[in-house]
Amino acid sequence: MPSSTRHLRLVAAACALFAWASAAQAAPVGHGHITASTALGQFSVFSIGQMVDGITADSPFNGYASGPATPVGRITLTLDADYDLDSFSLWNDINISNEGVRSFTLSFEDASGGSLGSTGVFSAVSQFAAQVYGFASVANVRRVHMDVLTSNLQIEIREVAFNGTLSAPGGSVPEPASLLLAAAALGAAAGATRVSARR
Ligand SMILES: [Ca+2]
Ligand SMILES: [Ca+2]
Repeated sequence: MPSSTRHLRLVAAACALFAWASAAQAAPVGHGHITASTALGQFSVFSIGQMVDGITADSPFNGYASGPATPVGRITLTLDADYDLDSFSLWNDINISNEGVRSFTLSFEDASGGSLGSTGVFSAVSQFAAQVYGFASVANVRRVHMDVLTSNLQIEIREVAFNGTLSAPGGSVPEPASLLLAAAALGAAAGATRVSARR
């Protein structure tokens, strides 16, 4: 490999590591980071995208509503990158008939579709504030299946989000020593590039 290519790769790897390090703080992973999909149909105008549009208000019927006579089933939440997740927030339906989710599980997949495990059964009620469900942190999640086991009349969900951090590049969390090595590599690569530029 030409040395300039090697230097570029080192610089790219170090930059990726630093970008991850600066972004890796627990933050909501919701609107803008999740695409929701389902085969459960849609009641009226209440499309699946409304459960991840960032709007948690109920004004007056905001959110997703499943098709008639589909009170249970799977909703898939695909993330825009790999995240290490540790909780899930559900803004359940509250309006008129308190339709909405009553129990569900979450199962996690990596970017290749490999299983990363599932939660136990969570219970839900219809209330305005989000219900937050903590679980043992799951690393490198790209897709989450929300399997609704029971609901009141039909599935109606105002909004969902996760809490977590961007996963480390390469799928493992670097130690501080690795960050220092990366910094050294970045410096060395920059120096070497300057030397070769003078030649
Ligand atoms: Ca919404
Ligand atoms: Ca409703």
